[in-house]
Amino acid sequence: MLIFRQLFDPQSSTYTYLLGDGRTREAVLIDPVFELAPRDAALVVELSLKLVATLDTHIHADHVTGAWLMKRRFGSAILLSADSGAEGADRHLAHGDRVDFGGRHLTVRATPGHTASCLTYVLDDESMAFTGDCMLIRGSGRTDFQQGDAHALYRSVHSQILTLPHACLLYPAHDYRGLTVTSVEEERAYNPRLGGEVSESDFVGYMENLGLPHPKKMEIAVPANMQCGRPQRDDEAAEQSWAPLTFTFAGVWEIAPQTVEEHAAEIAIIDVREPDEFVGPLGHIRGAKLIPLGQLGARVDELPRDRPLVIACRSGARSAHATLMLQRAGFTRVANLNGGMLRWRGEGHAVDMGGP
Ligand SMILES: N[C@@H](CCC(=O)N[C@@H](CS)C(=O)NCC(=O)O)C(=O)O
Ligand SMILES: [Fe+2]
Repeated sequence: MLIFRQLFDPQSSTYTYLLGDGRTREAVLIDPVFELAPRDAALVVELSLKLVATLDTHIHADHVTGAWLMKRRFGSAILLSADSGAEGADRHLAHGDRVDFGGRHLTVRATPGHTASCLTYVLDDESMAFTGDCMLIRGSGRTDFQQGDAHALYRSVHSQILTLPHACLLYPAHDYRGLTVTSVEEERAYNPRLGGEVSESDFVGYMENLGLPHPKKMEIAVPANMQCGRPQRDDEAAEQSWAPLTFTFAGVWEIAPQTVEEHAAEIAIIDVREPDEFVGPLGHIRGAKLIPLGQLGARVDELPRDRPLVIACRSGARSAHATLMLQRAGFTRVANLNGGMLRWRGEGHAVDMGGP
């Protein structure tokens, strides 16, 4: 029996896929997302799976891979294309390679075009293929960066993907419209860029005129993915277990307003805005202690060490810096209030308006 889960990241519209052998419980994860590694890890544990490997379909430009975090958590091997040039992989893949998980396996197909080193992973019985950003549902990955090449993409799709059995289900790395899966038969008939009678030169003409802005996170994501998602200061990524938190690739632990409410009794809130903001129109969280960011370094001794700290400011930017300072100063239970007082108020949480 195959265990299969499709997971979604609403931030980057990325799909992550968990595939497991129901008999041996060995599993692989395709295209994990850095910030969602705790979610994926929880699912692996709840399904009693043994994660043997993570596989990336390519060097992503829009999000950081969760490969390194999953390796740290489970010891899973990091697998990706040999041609990617990334550092820190345990196994470099090339066309024709096979990746085993229990009694099942994936076969590697080189499908360059979106990037020069894109891979598609095909399940042993050819019932499913994970096409990365080569073939998208009724679309294709863009070809305007990372050695993208529309000619190569067209040929990859026609020689490696649309030649799979008609019923083979195709699972892409992204969908921006809420679609989840397609099939070879569907894309052959209805893909407006690559299906039907569309020729290679038609496709190239289409791709040359997409005019898309570069992904917002590209400057961070590409260098991070060239290290398989290993943070520069990986010591700061040490787990915190006092509340469900998110770890950003910038190295900051973050907490959502709702989680702060749920843990209000056990935590101390430190507000790092200026005194006039503390009593200004946004108000402050009940019981918050005011220490403006500029004074934090000199006043660390005033912070309680027996309770987790949540750091707040207006938007979450100054407090992210403060959180990082405190993490570096040895506070092991400290998190930034994501979105700051703006999000706190926006979500309707209570505030005090009085002085400190
Ligand atoms: N707005 C998105 C852009 C995402 C993007 O460019 N995605 C790439 C895949 S990495 C793509 O090929 N998109 C195809 C498309 O949007 O048609 C972001 O900032 O992250
Ligand atoms: Fe991509």
